[in-house]
Parts: sequence; structure tokens; C-alpha cells
Amino acid sequence: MANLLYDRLFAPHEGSARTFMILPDGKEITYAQFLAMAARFAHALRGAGVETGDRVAVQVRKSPEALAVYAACVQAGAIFLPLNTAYTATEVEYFVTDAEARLLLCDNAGADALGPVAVKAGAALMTLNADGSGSFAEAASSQAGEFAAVDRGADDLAAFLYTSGTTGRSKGAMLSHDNLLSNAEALVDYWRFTGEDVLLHALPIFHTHGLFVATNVILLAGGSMIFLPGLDVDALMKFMPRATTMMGVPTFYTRLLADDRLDRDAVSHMRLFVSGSAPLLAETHTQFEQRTCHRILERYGMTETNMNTSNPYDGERRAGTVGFPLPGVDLRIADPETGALLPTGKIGVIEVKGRNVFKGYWRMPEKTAAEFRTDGYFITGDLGFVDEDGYVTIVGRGKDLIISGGYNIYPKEVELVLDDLAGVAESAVIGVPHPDFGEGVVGVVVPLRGASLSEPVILGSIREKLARFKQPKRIFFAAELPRNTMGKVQKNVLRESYRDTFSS
Ligand code: MCA
Ligand code: AMP
Repeated sequence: MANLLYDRLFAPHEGSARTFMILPDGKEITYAQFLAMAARFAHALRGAGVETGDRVAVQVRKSPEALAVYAACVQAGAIFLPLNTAYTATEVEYFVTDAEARLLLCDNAGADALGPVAVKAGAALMTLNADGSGSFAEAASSQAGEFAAVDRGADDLAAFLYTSGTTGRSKGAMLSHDNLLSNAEALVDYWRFTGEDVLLHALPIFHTHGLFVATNVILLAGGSMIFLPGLDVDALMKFMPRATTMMGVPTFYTRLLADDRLDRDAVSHMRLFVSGSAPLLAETHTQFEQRTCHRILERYGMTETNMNTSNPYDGERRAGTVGFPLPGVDLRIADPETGALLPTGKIGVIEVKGRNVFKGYWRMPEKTAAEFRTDGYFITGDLGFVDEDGYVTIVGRGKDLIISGGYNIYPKEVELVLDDLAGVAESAVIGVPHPDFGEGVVGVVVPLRGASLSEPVILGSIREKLARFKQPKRIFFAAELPRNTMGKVQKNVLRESYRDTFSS
């Protein structure tokens, strides 16, 4: 029997007494304990009717148990579908229905709202709480601590990660065993991870960054992680003397910089700080180096492609760039309209090809085809250039996307919700500079004639419809939206008008 991901990431640690996780209260979980829990969960999946290839949707808070569900899915040949804990029941309904999930796992707090969602989608509903309790944990408790991993090859699917689209409809990116393994292998090597590494893990585990980049790298290297429920600067400062590495979105670094305790002594045990998911300001890079003597290593990835590029471990980590294509990743710059390849220094759309690139969008062959060139390159939608030294710089996005604190928000999705409100003629949603989140969401609303609307009324009416991080932090009213001669809303004009909204 062979199961590519299980055999490489998990099986080598079976029975190992080495520490895999260190929890906030100091409790440690060995690899053997974690794998026994995963095996019990794999049995519980089978008990819930999950067969090979079935989707398991999971909206639970971060915990060792939540991560063990990922391991259990790999082992049982099921497809892991993690969901942001901020998603509302309406948002979850779409994912569970679209993916035809066999099982939906949530915590007790979410069970009332998600019960009807599961019934409608034809999925079983079970609970798993952050303290390890819940009906799923109970079903697993009497199971054996071993499970024979199901045969799975390179192209078999391991996970679906939903990513929003410009049209507003989320697409399930299908990631195979080889997509995930090949990227973890490249990163362990490129970033020099070993069994001695201790990763400070404060990212969520429902996205590529915290789930695959962070945990797959640690599993492959055999290291350990300090597994924190979220970003808490006090906890980062407390655990940093035990850690060797940290991965974070830029907000991690700006919040650390805002803390006076951050200095050379505080980071003396650390060997590597990695940033990604959103642009790291060159200013943050410089300030961090001045305070700590560490140059943050910035890398660039996407849900569909895992990691594409990285600044070098040994060479110059250049602020404002995302470094070089990783080994095994082919990267080129093309004219967004014609697809013609562009020379060094010219700005165009970034296209990538390699074992890291996903298998397509679930049941969307046309959308998948539209985002690949005929020679197999994936069109990222990010605009950038490659300089004479080979460094890649991202200069913007061809796609209308806001990245706030590392989370992606597609303006169209928010505009559709705003436009649906009584008294709203139309709306435009933009991202403007935000000191904490990089970009902050702003909604500009044009009221219907005679309608009386206010910011609190609008914000109150969208509360249950959109995840909190997608909701505009401010709403402004305008008599009309600026348009070009083609009638298209000029978002650049709006971004300029509202650019100081969050300036302190
Ligand atoms: C929380 N809030 C946010 C965000 N996070 N608003 C906008 N953008 C956000 N990212 C809101 C909450 O709803 C709340 O609103 C208030 O801010 C405070 O919430 P809190 O939970 O206290 O926030 P936090 O715990 O401090 O979280 C901020 C965070 C978090 C640490 C930056 O958002 C985070 O962990 N982001 C990382 C996301 C990530 O992992 N991205 C990787 C995607 P209110 O008070 O009004 O209720 S993978 C990816 O992009 C690719 C593949 C890649 O390259 O990695
Ligand atoms: P997601 O679809 O959530 O996986 O987000 C992927 C997007 O995040 C990419 O297409 C980029 O626009 C952006 N991104 C990721 N890493 C970086 C980075 N280091 N600098 C700038 N943008 C980034």
C-alpha cells in the first residue's frame, strides 16, 4: 500500500516520542500521540460514512485536534476542505453544497446555525471543539490508534481550498498529493528546515500559509511547532526564546514592531522570519532589520499554486521583491492581453508552471481552461517583473482583489451584498492603506433617490451575510460613482479620494 503524502509527511514519525506540538499552556504533544489521534479520527471518518475521495468540510477553531483531521483525511484518502472560522452559515452553505461534502465538522457554537445547512447539503454534521470534545471526538475515542493508510498516488486529490473569483462565485482549487508534497520538499530545502527547528505557529490553519506551508514543512523536516490559537504579541514574545523560526503575514511584523520588547535579545534564538500572503512594505523590512538584525525572508504564493518564489536563504533578501522562482517552478512574465512573453524588466502578468500548480477548479472546466495557457502555464493574475538579477517584484494585481491582514476579499462579492440592500442604487468596494491590515475595506454607496441610509444601518444589515473581515470598515455615500468613457467605475479615483480613511 502506498499513500504519497502520508508516507512522506506522517508515517516516518509513527511511534516517535519526539515533540510535535507545544501548546500555549506548555503541554507537549509527541508525534506518536498526534498520529494515534489522527488514526482514531480516520476510523471515525469511516464511521461517519466518509469513503475514499469524499470531501470533509471543516469549520473548527485551531487546535491539535483540528490539525489531526487533516492528517486523518490524508490517511483515509478523503479530501480535506478547511473553512475560515469567520465564514457565516450562508457562506459555509455554498462550500458544503458545491463540494458535495459527505461530512461537515463544526464546533458546538456553530452547530445550531450549521445544522440546517448540513441537512440541505446532504452532509452529516458532527462537532469538534477546540478543547478536544464534541461528537466527532467521542466517536473516535474508542477507536484503534492505528489505521492502514489508503492507497493514494501523486495525482490523487488531498484538499480543496476555496478561493473567491472576480465574478463573485468561489472556486474549489483541487490540490493533489504531489502538489503539496513537492512544495513542502522545495521549501524544507530552500529554507534549510531540520528536525531541530521549532516553528512559532500563530497563523490560522484553514489557508495555505498556516496549513500547508507551515505544518507540512515541519512534518517533513521532523521539527516541532509552538501552536498558538492566533496572533497574540505577548505569546509570540514569550515563546520566541524557545523558537527558531516564524511564518507570518505582514501584520505579524508591524504588530511586533509596535512592541518595545522587540530587540536583538528577544530574537537571539531565532534563525528565520518568513513573510507572505500580502506585500511586505520595504519600510517594515528595514525597520525589522534595524531592531533585530534579521532580514525578513519574503516569499510569494497562491492557493492554486502553493509557493512560487522566495528570497534566498543565504543570498541577498531584497526588500520589496519576492525573490527567485523556487526550484521546480517555471515562472515567466507575459502580456496580459496577448500572452506574448515579455523581456527582463517589463511588467506583465506572472505565469507559473510546475508540480506545485493545482489540478483545476472543482467542476469548473471552463474557468480552469481560461486560467491556463495552452502550454500549461497558470495565469496568476498578479502583475510583476523579473529584474536583471532574476528577482521577481510584484507591482500590483490584474484581478480586482483586496488583501487585508492576509485575507483575500473580492470587491464584487461585497458589492453584490450592498447592492441588494433596500435603498441602494449601486456601490463600489475598494481597498485603501490601513496601518494594521495593509489594506482596509471601504464601501462607497450611491443611495436611491429619496432613500435615507446611514453607515450603521448598512453595516448592521450585512452583519449576517458576510464574514466579518470582508465587511467594509467604513461606508461613505456619494451621489454617483466616477466612471470612464466606457462606463467602467474608476476604482483608482475612488482609492485616491478615500486613501486617508485609516490614516492615524
Ligand atoms: C480580523 N479582522 C480583520 C482581519 N482579521 N479585518 C480585516 N482583515 C483581517 N485580516 C477584524 C475582526 O473581524 C475584528 O473586527 C477585528 O478585526 C479584530 O479581530 P481579531 O480576531 O482580534 O483579529 P486578530 O486576531 O488580531 O487577527 C488579525 C490577523 C488575522 C492576525 C492579521 O487576520 C490573521 O491571522 N491573518 C492571516 C491570514 C492568513 O493566514 N492568510 C494566508 C492566506 P471587529 O472588532 O469589528 O469585530 S494563504 C495565502 O494568501 C497565499 C497562499 C500565501 O501566499 O500565503
Ligand atoms: P490567495 O488566493 O488567498 O491564495 O492569495 C494569493 C494572492 O496573495 C496572490 O495572488 C498575491 O496577489 C498575494 N500574495 C501572496 N504573497 C504575496 C507577497 N509576498 N507579496 C505580494 N502579494 C502576495
